[in-house]
Amino acid sequence: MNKIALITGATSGIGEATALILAENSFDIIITGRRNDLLDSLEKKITSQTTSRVKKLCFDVRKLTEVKTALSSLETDWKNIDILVNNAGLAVGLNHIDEGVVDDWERMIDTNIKGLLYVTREVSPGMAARKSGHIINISSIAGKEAYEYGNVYCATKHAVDSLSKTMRIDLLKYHIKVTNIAPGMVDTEFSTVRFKGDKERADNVYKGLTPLYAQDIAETILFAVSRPAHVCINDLVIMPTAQAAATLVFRE
Ligand code: NDP
Ligand code: 8X3
Repeated sequence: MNKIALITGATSGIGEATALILAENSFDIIITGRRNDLLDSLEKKITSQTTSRVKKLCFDVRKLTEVKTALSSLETDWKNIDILVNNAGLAVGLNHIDEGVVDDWERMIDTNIKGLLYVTREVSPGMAARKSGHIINISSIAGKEAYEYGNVYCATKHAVDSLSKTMRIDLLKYHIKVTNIAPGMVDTEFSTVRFKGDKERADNVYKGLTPLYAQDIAETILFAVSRPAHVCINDLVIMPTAQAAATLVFRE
């Protein structure tokens, strides 16, 4: 029987690429996100390109009742989640703290921290009961460094980094692996969301350098989940070659 992987934020970018690569490698996949039409097209893609089973769950990770309802709706043959990829997340806005937009802060805190916690709270008891499982948390270089204008986004990703460490400690007795992944620039919808739909500003982020692509992170996740039982990758920082630190990039 295939292992089951649940990926939050599978409608685009890193989550979508991860769903595809795990399905290609014989995992059955639970894909989640808010945009149902994109879940539908990903489901079609996975079923036409692989032999893996796919289950769609459309919910907003910020809404605890939606998270609970969606996860408790899983039938017996989907309930035993082996791999949880906590990927759903976003940055909104880039302001100094004194000019910050409170609604942007709340979206980031509610999605990146509280949403990750809500999903983990629903999935981890099953892993603990079965004494096996693997949780992958997508943090960021923003969870390792602080940079100008990054304030609240950096804080949320530092929280993810810290939660990865404490989840590892709390779940140690259940043989559950926890892996924190901290990417630098990845060319996805991320910057378009950060700049609230301003495509031109988003495209400028990746001008003059080769960024990471979602596939690079998906391949890293596949590597982490395919290590033998006695090996756990705790923490990984992965950057474009042209980016040495959060704000230090070399553009041609
Ligand atoms: P995308 O914007 O392409 O994907 C973000 C995903 O998160 C989408 O599938 C979106 O789905 C989902 N999402 C956002 N808000 C919610 C919500 N409230 N409920 C459910 N799902 C939600 O960006 P990336 O693929 O780049 O981002 C994935 C993760 O990687 C994020 O946590 C991000 O912080 C992190 N990261 C990204 C980097 C980058 O440079 N791109 C670098 C380092 C880390 P939908 O809109 O359908 O709900
Ligand atoms: C996304 C990467 O450098 O914009 O997490 O914070 S960065």
